[in-house]
Amino acid sequence: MILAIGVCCLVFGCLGASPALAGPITLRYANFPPASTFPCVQMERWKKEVEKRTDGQVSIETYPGGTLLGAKNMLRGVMKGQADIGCLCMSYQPGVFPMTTVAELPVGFASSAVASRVLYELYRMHTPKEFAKVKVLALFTSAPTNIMSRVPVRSITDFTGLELRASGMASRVLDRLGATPVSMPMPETPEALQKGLVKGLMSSLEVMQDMNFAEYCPYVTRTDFQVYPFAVIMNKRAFDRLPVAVQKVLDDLILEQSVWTGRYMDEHVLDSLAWSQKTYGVETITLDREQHALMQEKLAPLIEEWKAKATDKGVDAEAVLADLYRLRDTYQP
Ligand code: 3IO
Repeated sequence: MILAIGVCCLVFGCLGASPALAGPITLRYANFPPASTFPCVQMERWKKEVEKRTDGQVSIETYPGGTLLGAKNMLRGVMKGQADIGCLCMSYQPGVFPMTTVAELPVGFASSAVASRVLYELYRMHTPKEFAKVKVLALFTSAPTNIMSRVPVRSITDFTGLELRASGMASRVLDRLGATPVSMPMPETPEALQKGLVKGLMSSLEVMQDMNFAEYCPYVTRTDFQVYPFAVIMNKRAFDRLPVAVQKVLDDLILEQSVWTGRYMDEHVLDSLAWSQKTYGVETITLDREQHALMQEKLAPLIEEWKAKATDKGVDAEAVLADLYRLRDTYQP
């Protein structure tokens, strides 16, 4: 009997204690873009906070640049336990995130801070089925998207046939404007630009610096149409295995991390623009009111398009959209 308990102790670490108390816990965190980019900057900030707040009981191993999981297999990989934690962009897998892609619609978010907060609140209110099998650790968005290109885009006619890289709703936006969207995740974009497969891209402007796109794109056109939504997710079994005190640390960080990332993103866009002008003489084009209104008009059908698709997948689209508008006006008066 005593021997049996002894063996038990060896196997499970300590008698009567939960296995998690056996020693330090290491969690593997996968990310798809290069370490210089905002999804990875927020990952390193989260790692530091978790290690500090758990007094080193938890250590986070970070894998930027798709070294553990890539842009399109993040959700599946985390569900299968190939990584404990992963950062994904909902725009890369059309149809997989029918509810939270509401945040991609061209509804005039002025900043990542606002859009990130709205996405977080919508998640809390509607507990979307698309994340039911994972634990959500943070939700945020890119800053509003703009055109970065080799040739200037000054009016809607300049879009005609122009090959621009985007993803998800951003590709639908370009399509409505008469451009030729080429959809691919961010990490594939440098090669597409260098080879001339695309003439530019639509994303948030901090990538001019973080991905060095300023070297290839001498023009920026301010459009601020919409944003790309992101989620940080954790394998449910891995979360359930954690000591309750560690679970609380992660839970307490969800809103804080989401808000931190939005703010960082907005500030970093300004740094990137200043750097791009100074380093490469990038020209920023501001569309006149009329052109911008004309473009906005063309994008209106995208809202109905999202509603139909979301409804098809069992989302209460009217309610989600109504909440999005109300939250937007609360956080962006
Ligand atoms: C993005 C994705 C990876 C790294 C930096 C980034 N900045 C904005 C995005 C948004 C996005 O997912 C995209 O593909 O444009």
